[in-house]
Amino acid sequence: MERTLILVKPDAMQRGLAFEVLSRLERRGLRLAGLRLLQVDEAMAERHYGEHEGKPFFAGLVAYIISSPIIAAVFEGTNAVAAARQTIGGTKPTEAAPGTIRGDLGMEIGRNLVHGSDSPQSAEREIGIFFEGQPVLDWQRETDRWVFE
Ligand code: D4T
Repeated sequence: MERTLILVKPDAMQRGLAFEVLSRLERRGLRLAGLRLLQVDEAMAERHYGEHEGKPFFAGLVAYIISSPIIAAVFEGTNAVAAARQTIGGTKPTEAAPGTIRGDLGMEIGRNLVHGSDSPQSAEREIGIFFEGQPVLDWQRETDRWVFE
């Protein structure tokens, strides 16, 4: 089943919204397959955000993601990448739809609470970064047949 990598970013951690974020994704129907509380270092941040290197917001982005512990999670399900990004909402919170995590809880692009992979290929790369040597489980829920056709 398709997997996506979710990060609960430092602002959500500091604001006590970590489980609000995870809960919305879980209630959507996505199945949790991996979970870690970790402190990102500069090398890991630069690996994750490599595609943005050279952009004016890159330094701020790295400083932000290393500013506090974060939670990394792997969720899976049919079209998990698209489902998670829909629940997360647009990158800029003031343009994100109401009902989405960013649309309901965020104000600024540089404090947008959560990351979700943008493709299955990105998910695989990012899971490799955040779950290197860590378990990601293959399991079934009794309720899966009521969520996935
Ligand atoms: P992430 O990757 O954090 O889930 O965000 P998105 O997938 O929604 O958006 P993105 O990759 O385009 O941007 C990554 C990250 O950079 C911040 N950012 C982005 C910023 O601070 N200023 C900007 O102008 C842009 C485009 C926000 C998210």
